[in-house]
Amino acid sequence: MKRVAILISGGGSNMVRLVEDMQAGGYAAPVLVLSNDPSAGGIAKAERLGVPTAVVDHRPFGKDRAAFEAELLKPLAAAAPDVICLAGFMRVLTPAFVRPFAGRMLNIHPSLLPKYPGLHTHQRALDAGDAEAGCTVHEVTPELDAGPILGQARVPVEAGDSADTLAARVLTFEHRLYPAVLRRFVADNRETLFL
Ligand code: NHR
Ligand code: GAR
Repeated sequence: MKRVAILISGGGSNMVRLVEDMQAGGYAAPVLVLSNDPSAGGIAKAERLGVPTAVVDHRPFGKDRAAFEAELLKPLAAAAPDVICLAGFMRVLTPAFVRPFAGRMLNIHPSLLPKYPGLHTHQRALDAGDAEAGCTVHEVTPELDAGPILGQARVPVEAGDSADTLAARVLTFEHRLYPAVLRRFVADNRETLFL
């Protein structure tokens, strides 16, 4: 059985969907939920789901990403994951951290990559007048939001959308897309899934 660790920074709704799908489908074991933010709502949700949790606050490390990542690696390595899922994880990871997990680390990003890597994706889509937004699951590589695309869902932009209403609509598609891609990924299927 593949072991899956999930990195979060916030509410953890994608994490919950991944854990529930693994528990329902029995195709992988969620072994750790790890947050860089002690106030992340997802930690209590993971505990309720019976998944071990750890927190490594990035703030004491200031600009020293390598020192933060050295601490992050301790609980992560102890959990010995086969696959790592970033799910609303908000810290850019250095190449030195990413490289040992090459081909084994996934991220869900709230845009139709390669459009809008980085932050504030929904506002950027609205500012551009896009008729469509969406979300993408991709492999994490040293270059931000640029790894091979494993799945994508297109979501209509509706009249009167704000960044918040668009984000909420996209999030419901994230919840369908990420578990579907993870299931395929642990079965070694890396063809792009379009929802
Ligand atoms: N790291 C690597 N090397 N490659 C990727 O593809 C990554 C990554 C780390 C995170 C998620 C990503 C997203 O889906 C992700 C993909 C955070 C930022 C960011 O700028 C950008 C992209 C993503 C996550 N973070 C700021 C930082 O200084 C902090 C922002 C904040 O705390 O609000 O790290 O969008
Ligand atoms: C999701 O929309 C995810 O795509 C996005 O943050 C949200 C987290 O929600 N990720 C990023 O913006 C990464 N930079 P969740 O904590 O409820 O899963």
